Amino acid sequence: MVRVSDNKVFIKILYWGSAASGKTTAVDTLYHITEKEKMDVRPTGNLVKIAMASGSTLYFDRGVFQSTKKDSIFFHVYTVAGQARFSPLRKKIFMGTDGVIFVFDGQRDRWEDNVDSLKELRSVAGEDLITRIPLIVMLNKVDLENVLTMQEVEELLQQENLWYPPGHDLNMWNPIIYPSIAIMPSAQNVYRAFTECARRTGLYQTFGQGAAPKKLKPTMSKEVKDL
Ligand SMILES: Nc1nc2c(ncn2[C@@H]2O[C@H](COP(=O)(O)OP(=O)(O)O)[C@@H](O)[C@H]2O)c(=O)[nH]1
Ligand SMILES: [Mg+2]
Repeated sequence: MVRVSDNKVFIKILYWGSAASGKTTAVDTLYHITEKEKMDVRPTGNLVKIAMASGSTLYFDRGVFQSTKKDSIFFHVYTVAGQARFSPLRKKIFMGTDGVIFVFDGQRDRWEDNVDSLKELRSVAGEDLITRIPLIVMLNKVDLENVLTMQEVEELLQQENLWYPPGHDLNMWNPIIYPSIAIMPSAQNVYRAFTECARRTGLYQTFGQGAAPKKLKPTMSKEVKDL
């Protein structure tokens, strides 16, 4: 739920996915990329990471990014802890989310964990995914060998009713699947996945009163690019 206070707009973006899929790494990399050069967003303050000794996330991570085009717009970026036992906590962290980036672990032997995580997201989000909350997918770790294909991920999204056929009003809001590498220095598609999710939250708010706009004129899309 986009919040407005003091003429500032706060948008909440959540990285969701199974344990060790690369969520914390993706936000870390987003920090590095956007603090070095002038991009559409810049980090404000440090990334707050609450981790166990092993380095895996305990509770969540949180970072704040500010739009460089409209400095009244802020993105509160969260990641969830992926382990099964943190399920109740994930529900809480989900509350008020405006956009979700699902980080799929591309490793074949992680298939079941990915599926469980996606199903949990579905059950927590109810009917809101895509209809009110834009969904973007990172197919992560494509630098490794024998990773899952985009086709396999798309088929899973179809099975989970997160994919609309051509001709359907929501077809244009189907999740984009970005093959990604979250680790530096070879990082790939981390920034694009984030900005696309941010752009869609802007479009939903501006042209759909918080829901997926039914039709979008090309000019609208350009307007929101300036966010
Ligand atoms: N090879 C490779 N390893 C990655 C990639 N993204 C994350 N990792 C590694 O996967 C492990 C778990 O990452 P982390 O971000 O902590 O996962 P999280 O539990 O989803 O937050 C770490 O050792 C990362 O370095 C990637 O794109 N490629
Ligand atoms: Mg983590």
